[in-house]
Amino acid sequence: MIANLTDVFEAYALDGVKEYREKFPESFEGVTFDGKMYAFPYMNDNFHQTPFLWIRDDWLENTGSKAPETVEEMVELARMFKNSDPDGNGRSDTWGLGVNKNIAASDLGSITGLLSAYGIPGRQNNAIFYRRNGKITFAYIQEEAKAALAVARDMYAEGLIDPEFTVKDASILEQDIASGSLGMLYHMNWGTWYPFNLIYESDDVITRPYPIPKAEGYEYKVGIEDSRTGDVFMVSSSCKNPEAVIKILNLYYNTVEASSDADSFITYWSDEQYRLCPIYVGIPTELYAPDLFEAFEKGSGDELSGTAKSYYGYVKGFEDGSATDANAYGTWGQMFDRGSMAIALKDYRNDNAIVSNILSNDIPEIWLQNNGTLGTMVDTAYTDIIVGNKPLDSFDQFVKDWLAAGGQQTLDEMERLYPAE
Ligand SMILES: [Ca+2]
Repeated sequence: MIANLTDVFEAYALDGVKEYREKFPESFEGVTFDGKMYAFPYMNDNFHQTPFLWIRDDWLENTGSKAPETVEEMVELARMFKNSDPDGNGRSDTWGLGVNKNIAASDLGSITGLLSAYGIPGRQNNAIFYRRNGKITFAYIQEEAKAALAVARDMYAEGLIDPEFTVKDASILEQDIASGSLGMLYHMNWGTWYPFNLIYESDDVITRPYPIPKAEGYEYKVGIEDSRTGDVFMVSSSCKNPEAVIKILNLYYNTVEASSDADSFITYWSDEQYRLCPIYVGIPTELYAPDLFEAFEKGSGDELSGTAKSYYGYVKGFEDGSATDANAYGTWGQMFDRGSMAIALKDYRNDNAIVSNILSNDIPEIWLQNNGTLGTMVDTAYTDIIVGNKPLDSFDQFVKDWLAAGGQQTLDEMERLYPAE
């Protein structure tokens, strides 16, 4: 049913398009079977998935605080944000830390960043499987999670977390951010694109990313997906002109990536019109980061071209006040020299904190059947502990239940599918 694209890719793809194979070999491995290329991969920008602590600039300033480097300092800052009227309106109407009901399963306002501080490489419920002490295991059943949960539990008991978080999903949290009751949350890489752009556009408030605060005595770990998985673009085997797909990729490459034309960049990339096309290159932003960081150090973007040059212009424009639109703020938060991309690529990677999910294309049947239930078990057990419905030690029973409900079978099957090298 699926067209073999090997020959048309070789014959028609521009060198620049072919170079993705060298830059993202794992992504191409995921679409290659028996040496034949059956799809063009959406090259996963995996560092997008690492967590950061996002904080409003004005609240830090108003409380005379600095960004927390430890979990203890984070809790102390949450205390200030709750009790010290950070918005200066004379009312007690702010929370310390934004959390939503999908406690370990969402991007915005989960506690994955807090778990990471204690060495749990979390990344939503379907991840992360990794090898520990020689065996494949699942991130959220690690003993160290108790230490992170104890922190969240204490914060909840002290009133630093909105008690209604158990009925608030990420979309409601976005409203709380926009209305100014939340100034600190764990979130992923794209916070300045969404949702912190909302309060930037309405109130000129800048919220920026910081490395996750660390816990003393623990090595922090952040989980990312395996690059072999993700969306892919395929062509029907009955398609008469599969080379047209490659030509579209070429056009995309010339218009958006290789071109230094700012209008094209805004139209197709910033305004995301590329998504209207049935096939596109999912611009992996980490590709441009090294050149960009070098240009920041030199203080000149003259040697940059294409997308990287556009990024540079936006970042510098935002910093000197000449570019104030949402695109400039969005790009700046990700790409400036202490933006989320720099934190992920420099801090997290240099600290050996990145843990890649072992689970990729071969998914155990038992996991396909049960991952919804097993994921809900994580959220439920964690939430019960945080709100005080159950004691901290109920975590041990949760682990037993999780393993009995298909978790152990999944781990056994994973050992067979992904044998140790
Ligand atoms: Ca207030």
